[in-house]
Amino acid sequence: MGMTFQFIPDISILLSSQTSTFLCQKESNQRHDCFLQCFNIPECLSVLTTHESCYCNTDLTPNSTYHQSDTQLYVKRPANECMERGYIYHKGLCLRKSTTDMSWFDALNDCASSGGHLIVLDSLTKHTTVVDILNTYYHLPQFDDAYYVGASDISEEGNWKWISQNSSDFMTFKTNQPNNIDIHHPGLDADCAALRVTKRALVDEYCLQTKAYICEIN
Ligand SMILES: [Ca+2]
Ligand SMILES: [Ca+2]
Repeated sequence: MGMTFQFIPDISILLSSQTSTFLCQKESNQRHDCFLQCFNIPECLSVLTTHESCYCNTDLTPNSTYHQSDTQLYVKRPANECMERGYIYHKGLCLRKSTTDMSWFDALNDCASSGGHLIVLDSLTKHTTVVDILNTYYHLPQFDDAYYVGASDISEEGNWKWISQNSSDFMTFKTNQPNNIDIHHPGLDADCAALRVTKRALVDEYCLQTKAYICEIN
């Protein structure tokens, strides 16, 4: 049974303020039943355990209201390789937010080394879904952080392209962006795109500035 669930060691980045629904709740000595039940119910995405109880959860993340110091999270593995590579699988997307900051180029290589690539947001549906996922599962609302995504105008100033060749031209920049300006690096070209999660749109920034980034596997 252990093979079908993945233990998530650090759940602090996943705490959600959204309401999740528990499909089952049992005493901790019936923990095995929680896993068995979750395994058999398609709507169940994870099992939460505390020293008192275990829960079958319809979300991938623990609701922060229920979070206790001894809460442990086991995410149900989807049929693909997403979880095995340390990515989060949600709504058909396989995503990973970096835990470290890197230049855009190093981020590109790091995503590739885990079998993915910097995320491409080339449709409104995907853009919206990813922003929602980041807001729900990763992003702390008090931070207006930007995350590198897979778009640049390195090859020709002003000619923005996604890194994947078969992607569409859809790209949602924030108002007055791209402006080839990174306010933290005046005088240097801003040729790499980052997603400002709270603004739900892209900005152009200096590529060697280190930043967190989003990888995807598809
Ligand atoms: Ca530029
Ligand atoms: Ca800019």
